[in-house]
Amino acid sequence: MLSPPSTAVRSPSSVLVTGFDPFGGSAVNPSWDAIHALNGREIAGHRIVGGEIPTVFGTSLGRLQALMEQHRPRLVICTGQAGGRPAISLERVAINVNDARIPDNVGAKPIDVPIVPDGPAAYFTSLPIKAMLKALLDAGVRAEVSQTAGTFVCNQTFYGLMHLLARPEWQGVRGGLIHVPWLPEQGQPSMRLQELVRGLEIAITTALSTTHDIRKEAGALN
Ligand code: PCA
Repeated sequence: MLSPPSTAVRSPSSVLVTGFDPFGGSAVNPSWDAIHALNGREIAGHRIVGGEIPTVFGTSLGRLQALMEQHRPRLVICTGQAGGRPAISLERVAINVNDARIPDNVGAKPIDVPIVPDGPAAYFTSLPIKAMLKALLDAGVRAEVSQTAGTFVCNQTFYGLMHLLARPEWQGVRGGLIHVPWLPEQGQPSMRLQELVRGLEIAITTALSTTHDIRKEAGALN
């Protein structure tokens, strides 16, 4: 006998997006504020799962890996604050070094320490950053491709993410890091929270719908 059609509602596949907690004496971190606003939304048939990551070397990676194992996302986009940058920065490359200018949130300040001893020197993002750049600029959101994610906790998390995604169990899952500017109350240049959220929505939608990246010059600010 045929079993009856399942009435179970299939949950849509998920996209994991993360932001960091405030660091360096700031009261807020726009990356987490934006992700908090996106958490639970549905974009292009995917459920957005937002996670907060501590600005702490090492711990940040453990938290990211736990979130990935819990939600088994199709796409992972980490975001972080890059104060002083004028635009949403689509990061191209993560490098295998921690070299902190300021202490993290537990006081650690590693200098010239590899993230993964004997790991590759760098990983490229697997996000379609040029297509994302075009979509953002077309929508009037200030955006750029960035050639360095720095050497602080964001770069470490980005490197750790790409190192994980290189494992066979994560085959086909794409990921990368996006840096966001300050909010107006933190200093200039800045971007309003509503604009950040809109930009990240566009970035996620484009990453989900683009299988092959396009060619476009990297530096265009809108
Ligand atoms: N920005 C820092 C770490 C946490 C964050 O939001 C960075 O760019 O490394």
